[in-house]
Amino acid sequence: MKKKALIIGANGQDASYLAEFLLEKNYEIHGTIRRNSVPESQTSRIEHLFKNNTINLDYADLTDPISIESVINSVQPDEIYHLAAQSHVQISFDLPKYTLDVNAGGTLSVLEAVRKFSPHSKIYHAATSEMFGNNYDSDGYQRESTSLQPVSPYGCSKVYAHNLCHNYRNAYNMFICSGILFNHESPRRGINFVTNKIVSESVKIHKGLSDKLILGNLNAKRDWGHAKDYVVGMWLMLQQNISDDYVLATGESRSVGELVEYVFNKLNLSKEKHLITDKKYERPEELHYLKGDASKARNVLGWTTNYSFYEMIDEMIEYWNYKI
Ligand code: NAP
Ligand code: G4F
Repeated sequence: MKKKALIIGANGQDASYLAEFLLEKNYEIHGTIRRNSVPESQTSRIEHLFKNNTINLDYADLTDPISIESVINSVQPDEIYHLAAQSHVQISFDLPKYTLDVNAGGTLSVLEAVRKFSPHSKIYHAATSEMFGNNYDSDGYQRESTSLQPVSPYGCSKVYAHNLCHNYRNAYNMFICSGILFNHESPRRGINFVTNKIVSESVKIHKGLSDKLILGNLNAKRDWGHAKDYVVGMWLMLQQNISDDYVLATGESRSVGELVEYVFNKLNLSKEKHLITDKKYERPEELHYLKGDASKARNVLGWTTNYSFYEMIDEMIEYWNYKI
């Protein structure tokens, strides 16, 4: 019998790669999307799967617990990948209540629905390195045991959800893995995240269609991997006998400025001519530095990465060169 997976937030970056991966593993795939007045936007990243009928879609919104209960009850999935979120950190400062309702309250709705209607389902919860805030261990890494000191409404909402996962795991003996994933990118990344913004805008400048790349803080450092590698880690977590938390990261940290440098060099662009900064892209409180230690995932899950940072950025440049 085929295993059944339910992806909550099926049209997201990670969800689209995960669905492709689970199809290769012969899963029956169900997913939730949310209503958009432009219907093609509802499935923009999974159109290829939707058209082939390889994914079964239902409407559900994390702010509507009835819809979450209904889909979990009717699908009775073996595995639930809870990926839906208001995932943009800067926007969480503009929409703090909404971010909390979706990411924290929405996760509570997922856990309650599973507890009541589908307790056999294994759950993956999308936690994040944003939960660490500006805290790191004395060796310069963040890992599962590093304490959480979030510096954004988004980070706070994810800490709440992460703690709820622990609470439900212990209180109700539910199988819940919380994946503490560091930044992961791809050509499918929203273009208001810094990697895809830098690449898409630089390609436009290279083609003479734009003149300036406008960014906020160039000194912030991130640990950037490829989303395709990270969705395999999510799946591996749910194949274990015991549920636990795992960091997924590359262990390499680069600044936004270094990323610009690489892309500009590749496209022969001059920073003096084309790069400017604007305070409007700075956050009220910034997370300055991320570098993750994924030893536990590598040792326990056998998780590995296939993409280097440069291969990932090259793939994004190639994508935008073709698209624009
Ligand atoms: P993403 O591209 O922003 O996808 C999020 C998905 O959630 C979208 O499909 C979105 O729907 C859906 N969604 C948003 N609000 C919703 C609501 N109220 N009800 C139902 N669905 C809703 O995010 P991602 O990069 O794939 O990340 C997946 C998850 O991992 C997120 O929870 C994110 O916070 C977390 N995470 C991401 C990273 C990263 O670097 N990518 C790192 C750590 C953790 P629409 O498509 O209709 O907008
Ligand atoms: O690409 P970003 O918006 O990603 P951020 O804030 O690190 O969040 C992403 O990673 C988290 C994991 O740690 C996820 F949980 C979260 O869902 C999301 O996927 O910004 C990266 C850095 C920041 O320091 C930001 O201040 O880039 C800096 N930055 C500089 N100029 C900019 C810009 N960020 C954006 N989005 N746009 C700019 O113009």
